[in-house]
Parts: sequence; structure tokens; C-alpha cells
Amino acid sequence: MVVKLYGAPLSTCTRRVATILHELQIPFELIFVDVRSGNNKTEAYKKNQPFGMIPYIDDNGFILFESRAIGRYLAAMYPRHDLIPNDAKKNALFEQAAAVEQANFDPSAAKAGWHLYARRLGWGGNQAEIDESLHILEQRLEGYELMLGKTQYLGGNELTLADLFHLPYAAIIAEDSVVFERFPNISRWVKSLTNRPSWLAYENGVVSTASY
Ligand SMILES: N[C@@H](CCC(=O)N[C@@H](CS)C(=O)NCC(=O)O)C(=O)O
Repeated sequence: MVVKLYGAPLSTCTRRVATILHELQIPFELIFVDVRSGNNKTEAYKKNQPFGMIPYIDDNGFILFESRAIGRYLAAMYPRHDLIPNDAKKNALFEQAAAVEQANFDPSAAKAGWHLYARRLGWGGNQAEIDESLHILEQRLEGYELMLGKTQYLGGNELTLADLFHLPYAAIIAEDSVVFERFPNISRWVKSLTNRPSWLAYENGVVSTASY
């Protein structure tokens, strides 16, 4: 049975998982969860995702939520261990990069990304929230620029899951704002991520993928 991905085609976190599935060449079935109708808030749904959010996966009865945890599980279960290096030092640098994403990128980037995306889709999007979160993000990007001046990717010279975790908010911010433009190393890095086939595959929305 293929991995079942419960989510929505245009959901950012669903696309993060789909991109990782694609990187790992794991076939999957997208099971649409209609969040606009509140299908993610039912008692039945919360048995699998207690916070009533998307996405989660069902891998032959193994249920897992949180997009980054799903990515780590998939990389551990299926071949292609370079996405989470085994070597102790490379692994430590991967963990450092993953922690950097959670501490220095996601809090402001997710907020900015969400409002920019809502604006793009015509669902609103609050300009004050965009401005404030991009201002905070820009300060954190100084550190990113220094890190990416030393290595190709955030955890070293090879792509790891930590880089992929930055998608999709990095892609939305790159398209709908100018905040990365004064950082040449960040611009190069974001471009290298958004040009990956795994990211481009779902640019019109996540779809079930039976083969690669
Ligand atoms: N930290 C979670 C965040 C999940 C999340 O924010 N999901 C959004 C869609 S991208 C959602 O379910 N929104 C609907 C809701 O909260 O009701 C993850 O990475 O999986």
C-alpha cells in the first residue's frame, strides 16, 4: 500500500511533505482534507491529528503528523540517507541547520509567507503582519547570509532535509517580496531549492504520485 498523505493541494505544509516524498521517490496518494469546510476539526480526524491540522501520513497503518517529523521518518525509512547524514559531524551540522530553521526562520517566515500567499490567492492577507514579520525575518537573514557564504547548503555542501524544510515559505517570500534580494548567498540558495524537480512538480498543487 502506498503512503497516504492527508492534506490539501495548495497547503504549504502538505507541499513540504510532498516535496520530500518526491526527493525520496516514494509513491503516495493524496487524500484531500477540506479545511475550508472544517473537515480537519472533527473528532474522527483528531484521532489522527489531535490539533486538527494538515498534513498527516498513514504509512501502512503508521500514523504521523508534523511535516518535519514526517520528513525525518520518511528519510529514515526509505533509501537516500544523505538527506539526514549518518556521519556524526555531518549529522550535527544537519541538526544545527534544522534548529536554525525552527528558531530563526519559521516563526517570522511562516507568518509572512502565509499572509503573502493569502494575498496571492485572493483570500486577504494582512499588510501590517507582512511588513512586521518580514522586518523580523530580515534581521535573522543576516546570520543565514554568513552561513551560506561558507557552504552551498545550510548544513554543509550537500542538500539535507534542513534545506527542504525551508520550502515552501522561502519560495513564497522569494516570489512575492524583495527581502532576499540584498543577500546574494541566500538568493543563490533559495533559487537552487525552488529549481529542484521535487519542488516544481507540485507548482500547480500537490497531486497523488504513483511513479517517478
Ligand atoms: N507545524 C505543522 C503546521 C501545520 C499547519 O499549519 N497546517 C495548516 C495548513 S498549512 C492547517 O492545517 N491549517 C488549517 C487549520 O489550522 O485549521 C506542520 O508542519 O505540519
